[in-house]
Amino acid sequence: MPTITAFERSPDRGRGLARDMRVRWAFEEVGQPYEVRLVSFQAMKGAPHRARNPFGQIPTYEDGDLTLFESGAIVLHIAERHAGLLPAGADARARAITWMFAALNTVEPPIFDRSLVNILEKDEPWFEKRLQALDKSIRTRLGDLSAHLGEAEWLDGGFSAADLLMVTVLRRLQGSGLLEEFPNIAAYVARGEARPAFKRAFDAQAAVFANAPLTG
Ligand code: GTB
Repeated sequence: MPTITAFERSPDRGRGLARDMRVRWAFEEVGQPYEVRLVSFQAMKGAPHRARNPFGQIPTYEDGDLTLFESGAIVLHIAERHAGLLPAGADARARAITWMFAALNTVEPPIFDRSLVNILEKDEPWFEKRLQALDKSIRTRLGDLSAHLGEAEWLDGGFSAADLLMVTVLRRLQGSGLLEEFPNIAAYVARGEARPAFKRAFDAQAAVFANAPLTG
């Protein structure tokens, strides 16, 4: 059974924003059971974990002799080995993979920066200006995504690993008010979250936080 790593005590307090959530969701979509090794911040930077991920981060994936890191690569690996997350046709598959990269390389960066700025730069004199600049970049990306999506349910035909990644990326904007400016994107995120596999993955990671020790 594959084993992934996740925060022993996630800073998001169980809101499913850490990147193990997308891997858990992928496993749930394809019906592959998995095990989770919980790691502390200290353990993440130690040699045994760095052997799994040289950058000392979660999530990682181990199955037999294969060890992977990078949540996108792990989700792609799961999608390639199980039915249900990538279309069968070569062209449709290539388009789905393109959208996986778009989620992680084009849409996620300003969204992730916004969370970091909110955590790390709140007391800096440039905070408001930096936030405004990031919100502008995010609105541009959301506007383009919204135009592409239109009234469609998913990014390109049926639900795929691309939607799974895109929804996990967009969820990080919840509470910012930005998603509500694009009703079709807000509905898209809600559709992703309504999937039974999402709910199972969400509950599993929330249970880790609920049972986590108060310190450490
Ligand atoms: N590109 C890598 C991937 O996609 O796998 C990035 C992995 C990554 O950023 N991992 C983070 C990590 O290990 C956890 S997910 N951080 C610890 C470290 O770098 O020392 C990022 C994250 C962290 C916290 C929240 N949160 O509290 O809401 C959300 C997401």
